[in-house]
Amino acid sequence: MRVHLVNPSHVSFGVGVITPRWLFVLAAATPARFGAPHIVDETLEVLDPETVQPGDVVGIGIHTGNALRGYEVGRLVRERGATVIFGGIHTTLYPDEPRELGGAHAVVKGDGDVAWGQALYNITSGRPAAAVADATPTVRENDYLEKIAQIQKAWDRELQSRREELNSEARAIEELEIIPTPRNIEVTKYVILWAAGLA
Ligand code: B12
Repeated sequence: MRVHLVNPSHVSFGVGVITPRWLFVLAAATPARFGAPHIVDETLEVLDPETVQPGDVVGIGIHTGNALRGYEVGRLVRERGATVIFGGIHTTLYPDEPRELGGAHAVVKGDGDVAWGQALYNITSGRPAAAVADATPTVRENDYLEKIAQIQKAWDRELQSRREELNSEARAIEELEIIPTPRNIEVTKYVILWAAGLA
């Protein structure tokens, strides 16, 4: 089972201008046992559906401006057999929409840093993803208050046991050399001129 986090976008232009922070907040909140999530920012590069296999979990975050592309991605990966979870400001405002239009199995309203890990544990233990993500506030609050301390401790233990491995993965990423292509440079120049109102 692989975890994917997708920032949907209809336009992919190869340069990260406003890659959203939720991608990294949720990546950091993904319990170590599920491995490092596959992060896809479609403003950089469109999601390759082949990377999603049956049994994977795909988290999609939407604001109103990218909701329609988010729904396309949700339907696509659901057809490929993934469990689909939506979050983000638009989901919080209109929680029924991702189910009706985006193939969502579950939605997370509001902050995702705790609910995301809980939803992953639910899915992998055979409970519906929505058991926590969609629970009424009372159940969710109870669940949170009763279990969060243990869950956090369990996550910390997992992290500790994998620290060496994760550090070497992080080092490998840091050591990647990024060489911008001429197209990247052209697009970056254009974006800077456009932002300054000169293009
Ligand atoms: C910072 C910010 C920006 C920055 C973004 C910088 C960056 N690199 O991310 C800048 C200035 C670029 C920006 C631009 C815009 N923004 Co803005 N921005 C914000 C702001 C102030 C904070 C967002 C943020 O980073 N929060 C921190 C992250 C970690 O939290 P989060 O995104 O809320 O995510 C949490 C939950 O939503 C949830 N979650 C999110 N995704 C997912 C996915 C899953 C699977 C799960 C389980 C949970 C989950 O978990 C996360 C962690 O708890 C919000 C207002 C606010 N206070 O929320 C407005 C806001 C998001 N922006 C808004 C708007 C309208 C815009 C623009 C369209 C403005 C414009 N006219 O150009 C552009 C759109 C840019 C784009 N294409 O994405 C609106 C969106 C309204 C809507 N209905 O969609 C907001 C809500 C402000 C408002 N009240 O109107 N913005």
